[in-house]
Amino acid sequence: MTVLLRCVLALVLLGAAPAFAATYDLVIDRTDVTIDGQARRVFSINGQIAGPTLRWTEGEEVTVNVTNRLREATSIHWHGITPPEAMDGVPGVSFAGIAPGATFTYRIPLKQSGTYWYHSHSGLQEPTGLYGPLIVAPRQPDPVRSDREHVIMLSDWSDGDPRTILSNLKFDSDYYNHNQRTVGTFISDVRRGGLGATVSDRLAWGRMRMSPTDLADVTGDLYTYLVNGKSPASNWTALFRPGERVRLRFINAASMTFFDVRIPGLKMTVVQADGNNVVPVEVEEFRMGPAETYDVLVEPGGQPAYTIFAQAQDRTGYARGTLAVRDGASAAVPPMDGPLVFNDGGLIRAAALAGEGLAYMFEDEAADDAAAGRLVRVLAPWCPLFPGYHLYHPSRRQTPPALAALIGTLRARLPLLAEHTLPQ
Ligand SMILES: [Cu+2]
Repeated sequence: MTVLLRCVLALVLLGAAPAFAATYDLVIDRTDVTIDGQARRVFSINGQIAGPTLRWTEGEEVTVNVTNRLREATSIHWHGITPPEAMDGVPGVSFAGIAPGATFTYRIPLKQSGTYWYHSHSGLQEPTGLYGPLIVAPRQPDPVRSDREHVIMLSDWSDGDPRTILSNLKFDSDYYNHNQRTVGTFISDVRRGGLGATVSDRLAWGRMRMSPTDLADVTGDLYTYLVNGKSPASNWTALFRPGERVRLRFINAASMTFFDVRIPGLKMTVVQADGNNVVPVEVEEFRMGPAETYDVLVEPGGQPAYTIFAQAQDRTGYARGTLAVRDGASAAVPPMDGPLVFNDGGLIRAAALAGEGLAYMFEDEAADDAAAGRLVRVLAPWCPLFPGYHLYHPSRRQTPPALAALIGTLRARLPLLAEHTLPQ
């Protein structure tokens, strides 16, 4: 059978039927695809960036023929799947890799179910397009019930050669950070916090060899963030009928971007993480790191369209898609939240206060506050609109002891602290 014929067959197979115990043909090649209106040469799987969605079933043994049409060796690794070692697809560790022109046949008995993904484990091919979703249906009826589902694969695309990016980062890990602290921020910090505090802050960060603005090694200046291979302008769209319960399988296939994901107007119920069912948790937003997967349930209905909004953790760009009742419908794209920074207190998780610039959330206290349905947020002093720290907290009457203790600590530690009571 010619390669072309196999490829066509594979596409038919992958496109048409959720296959059972089947044989799959993946062809790895270089292909021109359009990203943001421009043709880009990508590494592709069956001609696409974000390869075809493989749908397997727990209990079957699948056969996957991977043909390498590149001029360099390649591989496919099944992320999160536990096949026999020789089928794991890590060159130099579990097999020799797939030479140019060769076909490697993977045989994988499936002993698990859930949302996973696959990607090249050779060189820097993954950031250039060699990744795809992998869904394994449970053998038993799925405890997560839904009326329909969509896969949402997030990634970061750069026109620059990833080898150049890597070498620049090795030369200087802040190479792409355009949000550095400067002599100017030093002077304004001295004015606000005093010379002693500012110098000891800089020394502390120096000792850690870190920067408080180092939230991403590579930013939206270089990256276009994609949903299923589509740029924000291309607006990947999936359909729903009002009242349906829709399962969204989020996969972060980015090479290094952390995304904060939300769907304005919809609550999301997280039902699975990294392929494992979890006790359902309702969230407004969740953060996902590279290679993580999260399955959520949503019940869209009140609006004809909803924006899936996944902003990069450093707020330099976002991936965007749409859930809609018909093709072409779209909803507003929210502005990105203000930039985040690490705080000086070590372990924090930054959270943006929508529309009000820089914000902090102290993670060690957050658990208590979240349990009580409250958040404490502190606006950083270098937000020009709000000189001095601004602390937002629930009314004193309703403040749990742990929160009161935190407020006391903040008062002692932060100069120029102004307090505000959050509306209940
Ligand atoms: Cu992986």
